[in-house]
Amino acid sequence: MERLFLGLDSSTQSLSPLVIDLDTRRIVYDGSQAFDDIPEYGTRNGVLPSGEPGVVHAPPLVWVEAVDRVFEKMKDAGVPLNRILAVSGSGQQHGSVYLKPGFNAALDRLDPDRRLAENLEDTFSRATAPIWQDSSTSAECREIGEALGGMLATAAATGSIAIERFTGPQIRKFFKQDPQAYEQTGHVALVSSFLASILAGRVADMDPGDGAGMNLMDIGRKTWLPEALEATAPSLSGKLPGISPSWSVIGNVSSYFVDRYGLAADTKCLVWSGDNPNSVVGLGLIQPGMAAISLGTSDTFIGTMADCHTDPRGEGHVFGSPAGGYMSLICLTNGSLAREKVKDQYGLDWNGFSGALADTRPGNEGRMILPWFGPETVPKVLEPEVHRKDLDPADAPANCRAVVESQMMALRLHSEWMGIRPERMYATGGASANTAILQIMADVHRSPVYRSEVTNSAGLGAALRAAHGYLEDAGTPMPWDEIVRGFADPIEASRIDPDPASADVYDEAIRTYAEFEQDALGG
Ligand code: XUL
Repeated sequence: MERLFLGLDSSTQSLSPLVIDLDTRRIVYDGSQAFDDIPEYGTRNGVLPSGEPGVVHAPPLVWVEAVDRVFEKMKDAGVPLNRILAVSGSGQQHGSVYLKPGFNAALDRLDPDRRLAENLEDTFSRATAPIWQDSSTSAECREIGEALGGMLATAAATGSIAIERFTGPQIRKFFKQDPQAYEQTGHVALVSSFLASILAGRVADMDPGDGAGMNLMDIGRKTWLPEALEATAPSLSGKLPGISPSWSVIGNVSSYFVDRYGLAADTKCLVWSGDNPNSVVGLGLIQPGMAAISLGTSDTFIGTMADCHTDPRGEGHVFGSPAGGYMSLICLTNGSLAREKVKDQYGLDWNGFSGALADTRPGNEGRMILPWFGPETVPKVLEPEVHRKDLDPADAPANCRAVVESQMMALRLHSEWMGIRPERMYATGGASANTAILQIMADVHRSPVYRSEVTNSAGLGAALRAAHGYLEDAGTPMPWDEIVRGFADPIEASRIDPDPASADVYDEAIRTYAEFEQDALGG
């Protein structure tokens, strides 16, 4: 008997449903609806054009309309929607949706003869939702940080320093700009909890994975932090939902989906989480001490921890892990961006770039680069600046090796606070196809590296969480390693072992790298 579970991934640009069959370990449906392909909402790359610097909002109704569209697509494709046992989801993190007090009542009486967007269009107290790309709340970050005893105290209490894209500073800005509309807001949701509410037909709780991205949650207790709510906006506790474990069942699916799309009336709805916490599950990082590096537009180091450690430098984030315990994350903005810049500067293609890595030796004879071609998050660099150490700008091979080695050393150095010494690391993202880059990753981190082939780790993580929560609720729990087996396994044959001699070279080089970085940052 097949057991089907649905994960819905609401990212910045699209809503992507993924249906898995737990018994055959197969993905049976993998679809997508781009928000820009619903032109009446006027998005470009998922967001609204904005005249104000740093302001990035999206229309929440396009996310709602996309829910109907993906269920229509699944129905047309013959997905046996009546056999889906449970559904969960993933939302782009930090974005917030502002709803009138009547939201819950509107959810309770969703009319299956009208589209969701028509049912819900009058329920918003703010027409647009600020999302994670918004960086317009520096003043509010300072105010919240000060009220909580400084930036590092804020990080220790909430898992991250007060950051522009996080939800608390965004809520505060809304309250300051439009106190009346704030007062008329009965409910503030995250993208994840907003969509979970629609699926379940009632206001849904948040999970500690996404709740941690708000500067409002006590990271140790995984409950709201009263001082942070007070520092953010008045009467906020009455407007936020509860925080429930990531495996909690909200209830059965709303009758809207039963009547309109033929889901079974007892299909369970699980709480949703953020895309990064879902990816932890989708990549199979289910035990504490596991780590993955995603080599994408930006490079991200994700780790898992049993206990909560926060970053004493305030550069990294700690969120709840949906598999229990915590996840940590640092993001180097100049990832592929920097590799591509260097490749293009010397007129190389990727084969030529790999050739340059092969022609140079580990440690690069001490030649290094700080490839901050654009502003950098880790370490924080506001104005683009590129620094070279003993490196001739005309030496193409040495520059190619320098950028990859320096990025890997930065990832190791700036993730040390997590206290993770992984026995194996996973690599994902576009550049993980390059074995020469993965060899440097294995050597710098002194760990075997495996390539992961999972493409939509957030959507897969959501579907796997649906399976996990459903089985838990049914009284037939399945351990996490059994849940993810066959879905999230890295490619065994892709294993790259560290070379002990090269690893020794990098153990030395990383000290020089740290000094070089400190000097460039002005000590
Ligand atoms: C994480 C973050 C992004 C969004 C993207 O802090 O801002 O990764 O979650 O969807």
